[in-house]
Amino acid sequence: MQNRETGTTECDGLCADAALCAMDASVHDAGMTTVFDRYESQQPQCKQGIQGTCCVLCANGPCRITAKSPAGVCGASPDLIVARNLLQKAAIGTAGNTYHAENAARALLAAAGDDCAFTVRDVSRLESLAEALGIDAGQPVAVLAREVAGLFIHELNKPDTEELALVEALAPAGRVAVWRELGIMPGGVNSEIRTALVKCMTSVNNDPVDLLLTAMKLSIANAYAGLHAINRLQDIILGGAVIGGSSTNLGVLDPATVNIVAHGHQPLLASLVAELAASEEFGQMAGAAGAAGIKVYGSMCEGQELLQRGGAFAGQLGNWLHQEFALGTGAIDLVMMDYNCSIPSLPEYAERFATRLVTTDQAVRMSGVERLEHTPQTAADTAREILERAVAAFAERGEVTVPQESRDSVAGFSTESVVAALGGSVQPLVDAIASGSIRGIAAVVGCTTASPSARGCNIIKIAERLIASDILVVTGGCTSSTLQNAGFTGPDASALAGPGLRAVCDSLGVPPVLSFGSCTDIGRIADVAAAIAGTLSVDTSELPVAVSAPEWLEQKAVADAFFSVAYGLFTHLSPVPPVTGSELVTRVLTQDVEGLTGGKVAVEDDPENAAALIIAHIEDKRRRLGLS
Ligand code: XCC
Repeated sequence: MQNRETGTTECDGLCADAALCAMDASVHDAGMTTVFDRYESQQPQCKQGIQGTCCVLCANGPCRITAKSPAGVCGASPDLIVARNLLQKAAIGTAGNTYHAENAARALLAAAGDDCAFTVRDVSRLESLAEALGIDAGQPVAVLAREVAGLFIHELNKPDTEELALVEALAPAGRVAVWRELGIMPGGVNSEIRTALVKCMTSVNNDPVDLLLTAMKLSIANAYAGLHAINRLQDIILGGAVIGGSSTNLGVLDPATVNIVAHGHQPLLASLVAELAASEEFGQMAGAAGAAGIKVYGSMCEGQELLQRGGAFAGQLGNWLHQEFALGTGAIDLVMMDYNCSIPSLPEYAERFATRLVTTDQAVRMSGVERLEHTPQTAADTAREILERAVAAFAERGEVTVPQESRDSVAGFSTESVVAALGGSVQPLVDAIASGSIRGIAAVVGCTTASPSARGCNIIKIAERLIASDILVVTGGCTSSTLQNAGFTGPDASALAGPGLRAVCDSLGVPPVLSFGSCTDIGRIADVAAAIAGTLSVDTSELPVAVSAPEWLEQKAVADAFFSVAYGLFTHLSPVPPVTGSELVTRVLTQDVEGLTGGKVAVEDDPENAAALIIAHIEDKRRRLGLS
């Protein structure tokens, strides 16, 4: 992003994203501030906050660890404060993903009845999931849907004294053995979250290592009752990912149409809106308002979910950083805000640029913003209300400034679609890794952050270096949007890869960065690792595979990062997480845990150094497997 005072560019041309550069001046000319301005206003940021050594739990605080005061008023050590702060984040993140999962399970339960717009679109996925869960798959579809949905809801709500059956059913057996040995197999999820939060109370649990193991236990629940549950249940209702092309970035906005943006993480209602928008009835309604139809676009992870499945979808606008700039175009008539990542400044933007905002999830509230909550049974009516409001808002449009920037992107990768593209098994991918054409796989995942050195730049630089080193990159979350907008997922992107990876990509007709969709699709990426490990008959921790979250942002990312370590993977994080105030926590996460799970955290803010660490890790794993 360009520094407005100095006129210099702080992010390699701001240009982590050309559309944001293009919009920067017009948004400021309209009198608005952006996440970048507010980030600058927050500098310098609190040292104890950065290091994780600020405790605000009780009224004796806030307690900040310094050389003069090495413990909190109650005697809490920096190790305890750091570990407890981290566990709180992991608990919130686990609650977020499993909240989403329960909503998806309730939608499937409703889809089993007749009075619901959601249906079972993919019966074979339902049957194979039922089989994996020990449910008789030969039963009628409605019965199966009820039983599968019921099992997920039960798993979420049972006591933590009963082990999560989902983990045993869906995780690699080798991992289950490791987790049992460590005593971190989770029980019922809501109950686990409650126990974890009780451990976070003042003077309840004063053992930093136990708090870290509790975070890891939660992260396993987060993965199987959250991420995997979301993926599988949504695939059953919407159908799975289909490899195909679409366009991304703000330039996809069509000023001639009524424009709706699906913004958040849960794609079910948005998919109904997109289907209805394409109907003759709503086409006529839009025409009567002077518009050339209605288009539904995606934003952040919800958009990635729609993009993965193609259909009536007009394109993906961008990542977490794009949201203010998207409204600043003046070309958006309505934003349907589903849960997570709708930032508090949006109502101000909506007022300035005549955009209608609605919230569609009971957890999302913004003062003065209309709530259009729904049950699965009323979702079709809510979808109609959203379309009607968007058409009405079109009449109030002001000036429109849409930047030119857009990219062609190939999306729709998932375990199943990748296996299908490879001819029915992961063997060709395993062969390419064994021969060294592909040195390994790196999952570059997560969010985007506002600091001048980030803003997508860390993601781009790391991915660029990895693919040039013949490492296949898979991505999910706002990193997907960043890499799509930067041209890494386009039909010609193989030119950016090293010779080995380029040859494989060209022979398969795929880009060197495969978008797996949203941050909740990280579970699918773990499945790919499990499939490769199974084919090679090794543990996931032995694979030439690494994870990087170059711009992690929020609590779900913390839960996901703990899971990545529990899964046995090298996990690079930037910005440096708030752990450096505790030598113990830093040592456990970056060193000791490797002896327990095979995974560990690497912290490195410089993207060149981070890429070098990932490459060294992958080469080391290759050597240990006897691969040249
Ligand atoms: Fe939010 Fe998912 Fe993170 Fe993007 S990647 S900033 S959570 S929208 Ni999920």
